[in-house]
Amino acid sequence: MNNFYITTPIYYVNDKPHIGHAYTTIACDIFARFQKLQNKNVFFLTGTDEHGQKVEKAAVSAGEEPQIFVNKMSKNFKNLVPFLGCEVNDFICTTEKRHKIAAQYFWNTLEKNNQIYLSHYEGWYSVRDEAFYMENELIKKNDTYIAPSGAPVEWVKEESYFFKLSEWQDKLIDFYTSNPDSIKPKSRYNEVLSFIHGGLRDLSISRTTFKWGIPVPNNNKHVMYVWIDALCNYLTSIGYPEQQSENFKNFWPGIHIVGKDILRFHSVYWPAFLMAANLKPPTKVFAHGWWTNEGEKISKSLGNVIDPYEVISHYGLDQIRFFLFREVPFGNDGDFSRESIAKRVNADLSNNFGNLIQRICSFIKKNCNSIVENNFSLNSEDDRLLQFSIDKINNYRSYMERQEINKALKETFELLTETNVYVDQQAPWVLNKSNIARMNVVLSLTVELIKRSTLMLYPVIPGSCLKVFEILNLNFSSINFDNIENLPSTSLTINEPSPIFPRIVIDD
Ligand code: ME8
Repeated sequence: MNNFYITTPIYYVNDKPHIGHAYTTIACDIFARFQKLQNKNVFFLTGTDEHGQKVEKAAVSAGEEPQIFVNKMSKNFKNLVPFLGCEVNDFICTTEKRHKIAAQYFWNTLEKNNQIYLSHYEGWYSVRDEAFYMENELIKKNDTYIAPSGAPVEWVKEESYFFKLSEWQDKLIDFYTSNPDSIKPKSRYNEVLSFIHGGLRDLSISRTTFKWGIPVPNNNKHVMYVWIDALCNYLTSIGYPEQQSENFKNFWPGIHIVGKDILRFHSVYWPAFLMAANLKPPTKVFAHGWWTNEGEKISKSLGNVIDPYEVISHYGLDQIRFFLFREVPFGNDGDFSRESIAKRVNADLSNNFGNLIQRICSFIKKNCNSIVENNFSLNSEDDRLLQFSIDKINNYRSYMERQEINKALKETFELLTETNVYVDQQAPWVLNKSNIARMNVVLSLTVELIKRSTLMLYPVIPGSCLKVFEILNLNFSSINFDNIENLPSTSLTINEPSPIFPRIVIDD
């Protein structure tokens, strides 16, 4: 399979983006870049979720027409994408015409397949989560109920269309039993399966008490429930309802990367909707963890929302990209602490990676007229290190395929640490006075290992890695994971080295 489709959630435009949104988008960028280096044909999608009661309320409080408000707010998310160093193939807005066509076609298909009926909904709804809750899911606080997420809930009573979710319980269990890797991490898979085993009730999929949504075909009194509208974005972008279009044939189904807060929508409702519309369920839903700020839940009311523009301007883009994915296993919760950023960046990027490049390249410039002779007459110790790099690359690749970024990074840093030890032991500065041929072997192998490690780091810190390739005078566009183990056959003239990762000063 040579195609790779990856998506972020589409973000609500009721507020400005924060570090949590940036996190998911960067994660997808890392996987997209990695797969491109595996010579895959990649489609990476992000965008904004612009309908629903929550967004409508935000427009009202801003005193603006909803469409004007969402266009303005969506730009904040769109502009953030390149600022995060992410390269997407499409940015979808759910108020676009192409999406209305796709979502209504999807609805009609469900209706044609006898999956929808009209009835009445009476129960709890949280506008903040845009979710319906059963009473036994709620938490009693003083005299009221709140959602498990902490959001307020209200009792709603309205005519509603329902999706026959209850009919999909067994089919979902069958699907997940035969595709155990389609929800990750494993703990999330278990959580979803036990939810499904607990029994599924039909799902309310339309609202009548507000207007800001895609109208239900043939009944303008109703707008689609925002989640059915939102989930369809993954289809719209690749050409649905044209199922014969090149993109749709190539890319459906794909991998959805989401926060754990919206796992149920993606791994219960969405695959059921899809199967009910004769489409394949997602290849995988990966639910990552939640970021807190210095130990506190990030929330507007606490005033501790982390602005990606602020932290990136302060620490640097690759420093933040690196910290987010090196510090915490992808899937676990993480704490955004400024001290940890400094420690991580200084230890790994400045001391380990940056220092290796700096000292080797300065040495080559000073002592070898900037030329690496590329002599690979390796002795057994060199061979051992070369083999070690092959093992590390193989481990790295399989971790990245499984979205275990921090383990992939750990492999990379083990290689860098070994390379640093090798340079210390071989001491090219001594060989320079005693054995030039041997010095050339040591420098050739070291530069080769820097090249390999740099490719491994590229998906996470692309900008800095391009600078390293520039210093090494290597043509990045011709290097990938299929040819990474090829040794160069000609000499190499490197460029002027300049420090790439200045140490971050830790404030007292
Ligand atoms: O849920 N830590 O949009 P949303 C980590 N529109 N990730 C976080 C985070 C945090 N503290 N805060 C937010 C919606 N995120 C729907 C999605 S998809 C068809 C519709 C990230 O704006 C994380 O990916 O509330 C989470 O799932 C997403 O932002 C929620 O974004």
